[in-house]
Amino acid sequence: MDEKQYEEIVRGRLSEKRFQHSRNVAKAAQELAALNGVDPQKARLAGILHDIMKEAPPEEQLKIMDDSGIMLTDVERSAPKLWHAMAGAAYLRDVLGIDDQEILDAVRYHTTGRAHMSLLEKIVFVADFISDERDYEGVRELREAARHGLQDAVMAGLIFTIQDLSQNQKPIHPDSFDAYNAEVLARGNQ
Ligand code: DGI
Ligand code: FE
Ligand code: FE
Repeated sequence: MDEKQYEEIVRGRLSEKRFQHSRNVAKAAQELAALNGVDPQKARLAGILHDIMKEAPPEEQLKIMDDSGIMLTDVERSAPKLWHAMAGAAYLRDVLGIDDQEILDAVRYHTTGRAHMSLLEKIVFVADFISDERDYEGVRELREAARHGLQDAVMAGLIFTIQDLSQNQKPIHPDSFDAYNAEVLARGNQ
């Protein structure tokens, strides 16, 4: 299947708004890939696919994860917003037959991040924050930062997420913390 065919599958699973978000993430991912020596086609594809399960009913997401042998931790079970990333990667692999592990991982970790992310994983993680339709306070600065270096944008995204979750007393996935610590240590902070 080529990108257009995958795009049509995604279109069929998402509202118009969420589909446009996915296209914008694909575009941002393509741009970041070109700046970072990553295959832009691959980044585009990961971007278009990243939220494929975002609007599936929770029971369907749980079933896909169950069918593909994913065991949820307590934190994962308690945070349905995390499911679409795990279920998305499982769906891409087990239903659509995508076997590119780099794309599967970029989808799997696009919400939490994780320690030692590949460039493609970082690109999708950041593209999700800076896509054209995003308009939160500071998004212009983050877009600019992302163009100059992926690391600072990854760090900013992790700080934003962890701050927001802790402020609202939400559970924080260990992968989010591990991603944050890995970035901090890579900078030599202590
Ligand atoms: O799918 P999108 O809306 O485009 O963006 P996303 O996949 O980054 O999802 C963002 C949501 O996920 C946002 O409401 C915060 C939540 N989230 C991200 N990391 C964590 C988390 N929620 C919990 N409970 N724990 C996390 O570590
Ligand atoms: Fe998402
Ligand atoms: Fe998204």
